[in-house]
Amino acid sequence: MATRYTASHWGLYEVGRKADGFPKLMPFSGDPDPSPIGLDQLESDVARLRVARPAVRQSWLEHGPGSHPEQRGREPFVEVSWEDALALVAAELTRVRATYGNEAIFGGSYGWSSAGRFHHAQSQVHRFLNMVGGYVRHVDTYSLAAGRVIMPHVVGPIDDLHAEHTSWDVLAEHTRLLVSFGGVPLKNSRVSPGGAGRHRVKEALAQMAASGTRFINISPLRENLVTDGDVEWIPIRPNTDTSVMLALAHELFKTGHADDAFLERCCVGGEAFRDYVLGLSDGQPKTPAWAAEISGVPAARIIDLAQEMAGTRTLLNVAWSLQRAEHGEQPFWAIVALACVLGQVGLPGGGFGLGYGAMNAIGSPHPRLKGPSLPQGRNPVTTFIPVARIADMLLNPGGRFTYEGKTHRYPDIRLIYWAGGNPYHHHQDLARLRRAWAKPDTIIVHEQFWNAHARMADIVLPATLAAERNDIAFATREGMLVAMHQAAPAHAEARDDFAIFSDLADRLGVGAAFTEGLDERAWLARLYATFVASAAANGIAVPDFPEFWERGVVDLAPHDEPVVFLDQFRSDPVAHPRPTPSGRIELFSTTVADAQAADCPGHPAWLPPTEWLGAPTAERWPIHLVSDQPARRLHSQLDHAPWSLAGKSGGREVVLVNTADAAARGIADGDVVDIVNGRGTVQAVAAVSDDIVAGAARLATGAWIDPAEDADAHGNPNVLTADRPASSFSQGCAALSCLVEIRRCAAPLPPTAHKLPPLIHRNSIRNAS
Ligand SMILES: Nc1nc2c(c(=O)[nH]1)N[C@H]1C(S)=C(S)[C@@H](COP(=O)(O)OP(=O)(O)OC[C@H]3O[C@@H](n4cnc5c(=O)[nH]c(N)nc54)[C@H](O)[C@@H]3O)O[C@H]1N2
Ligand SMILES: Nc1nc2c(c(=O)[nH]1)N[C@H]1C(S)=C(S)[C@@H](COP(=O)(O)OP(=O)(O)OC[C@H]3O[C@@H](n4cnc5c(=O)[nH]c(N)nc54)[C@H](O)[C@@H]3O)O[C@H]1N2
Ligand SMILES: [Mo]
Repeated sequence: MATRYTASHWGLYEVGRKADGFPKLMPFSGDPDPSPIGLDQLESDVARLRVARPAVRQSWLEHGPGSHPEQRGREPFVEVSWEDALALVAAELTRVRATYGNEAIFGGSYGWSSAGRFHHAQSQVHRFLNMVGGYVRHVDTYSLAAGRVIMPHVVGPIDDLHAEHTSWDVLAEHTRLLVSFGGVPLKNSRVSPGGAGRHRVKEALAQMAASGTRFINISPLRENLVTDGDVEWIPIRPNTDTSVMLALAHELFKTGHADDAFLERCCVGGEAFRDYVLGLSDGQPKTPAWAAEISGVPAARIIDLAQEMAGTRTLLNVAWSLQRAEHGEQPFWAIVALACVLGQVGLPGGGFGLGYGAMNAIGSPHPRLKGPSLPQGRNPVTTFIPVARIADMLLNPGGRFTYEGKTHRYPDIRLIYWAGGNPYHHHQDLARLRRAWAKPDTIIVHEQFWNAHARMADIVLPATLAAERNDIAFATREGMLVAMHQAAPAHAEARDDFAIFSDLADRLGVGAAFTEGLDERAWLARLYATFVASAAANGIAVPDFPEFWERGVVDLAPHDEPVVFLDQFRSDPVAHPRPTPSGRIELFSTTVADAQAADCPGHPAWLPPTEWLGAPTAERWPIHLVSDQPARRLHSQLDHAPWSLAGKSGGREVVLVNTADAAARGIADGDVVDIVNGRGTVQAVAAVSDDIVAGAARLATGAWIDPAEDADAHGNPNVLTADRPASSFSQGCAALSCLVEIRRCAAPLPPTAHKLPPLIHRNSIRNAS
């Protein structure tokens, strides 16, 4: 029999059988560097926390919508039949629509559900809500918001830029010096939205090392760039990169290494930027000594680095984490400006990269191709929020916010419908989110597991895992199309998001419109046929559906010619303009300046965040907490699986603390510590290390919290992070600007997040009220 596959965002699996006939997931044999994440997802110790049956929060069930909303997360759930659950959901949607209109429904559903493109929960929920009159939506992502909003004003939309990035093979041939702010973290390049079949970044770095590239990792963490080549780690204080970029530009200007011809020919605003860097416009020259004071990077190292960069083919790269911070627009804009001053933009292996390492597909040799995707219909409601403003929206109905220079109004949300994301993972300041969550009458969630998001809801509908359904995996620029064959039966009473919405649509009189009379198999064939047509239009031939389904994996051809980022623009900026107002790269943007956001001026600038090591509040909270992506999970997914648990210590996350900071606090390796600030307390286990810059600590994201407890014993950094936007221009997530203190913990709490809520079994709710 042909090999059968299933897929996740972090990789492709071959499906085998154990001796007892139970399915077993194995890494894809064609992957040079497969990820171990999720191989254990069908094991019984993972299944024990599955949502088995539809469940309703007790007060909501007994007293109706809006009852004791502050008790969310602390009450028992009553298990009900699908019949009863769907009747409750349909009635509540009808009530809210009739009473308040569709603008009272938030269907944001941000999150990383299924790699399969049909059973993609967020697409399913949007399609469903569009059929019943629409919903308030979100724009942008937690991944990239400050960067995504600023880049179109500077050089172009970020997805286009990523598709144009020079591929790794060209970098190996031409780049002699890679200077990366935030490194090229291999842990992160495990992932691609839609699935990474071949993890190529480890190999790519090895290839660069073999051809003699020198690597410089400017980062709070040494581990962000690891390869067997010549790697230098320059420790830097978090959130201070812009100062170093400006000082490097200052050196280039001062020593006559600025490429004036490139600035003149390909950029606008070169003069305004230079005047700022030299201190002519604000009286403060951005000298290496100035940047050293801010960043902790020695001035002498900045001076030498500028010379090294000018002397060889240099690629400047930034991790996405830099823009997930207050004033996160600045490091992305500043790296582009610095690359323009250096003048290697558009040369093979030179210029800038916006996130090599952040995802597997960046630097891929494959073209961008629109994959199979579920049509979502039209949303008649135009109201939206920037994704990370969710708590603001719920707490300030009718309040105003600015976005890209325009003012908008927050809606008054009565019902939240969420499928395929975990706000109790992704949002900042979780205590504030809890207060915000107490506002709506009703919160409906489709979930696979009893995580905090499910436990904070009123109605929880059990969803299947991707491995429990048939689907098509496709990630743009990964070069692979995968037939996902159902590997395991659905757990207990779990149903696919599509099946749930089909049933609900029927009850609301839009069943035929939602399903178009197609079942799962027919939808897969339809989505595939649409893809075949669009691939053909791009000159790419793929097999027909039956052959694809049988074969399992289809390889798509890479580009014929190597892509060099911005090479055509460089050779003729008039014939190949950028999609900016001037057609050139904008180091000063009139559009941004005209928005008059004090926290996002018209050119890249050093703007100190509210929380950083140089802030007045650092006296009380002297440690900058970096909360980055977890190596052993995708965010909060499978936090309780054996692979994730093996990276913890006694059920708690590990926090990396600098040796001197630990010594000053009497903290030893393996001690349980309290990580504290004005927003909360988190317990974690200290790992004392010289591989993190002094003054910083690292606690990766993804640990579940127990919403019934006030303090967090598990190590979820979002208990501590601030719910403050990157700026009033982008309103982006700024999770990485967060100060804390760390202390030895006298009385550790027992970890309790990996447990079921109290469940009341009741077969019929007819007599419940
Ligand atoms: N402090 C801090 N916070 C951060 C970040 C950070 O760097 N620091 N990073 C941010 C970033 S970049 C991101 S992208 C976000 C990620 O935030 P999320 O994407 O919300 O996090 P996940 O844990 O991946 O959540 C996915 C959820 O969907 C559920 N799910 C999976 N498949 C299905 C399905 O088929 N159907 C249904 N109904 N549910 C499904 C899973 O059980 C899980 O609960 O977090 C952000 N938060
Ligand atoms: N294994 C795994 N891989 C993932 C994910 C996951 O959950 N698990 N999530 C995926 C998602 S959704 C996204 S958006 C990408 C995110 O990609 P990134 O945003 O780039 O990822 P992070 O891990 O948050 O940050 C990368 C590194 O940047 C460094 N850093 C943090 N702050 C600063 C700073 O101020 N200056 C400098 N110079 N460095 C800093 C940290 O040391 C950190 O390890 O990762 C993707 N990859
Ligand atoms: Mo992300």
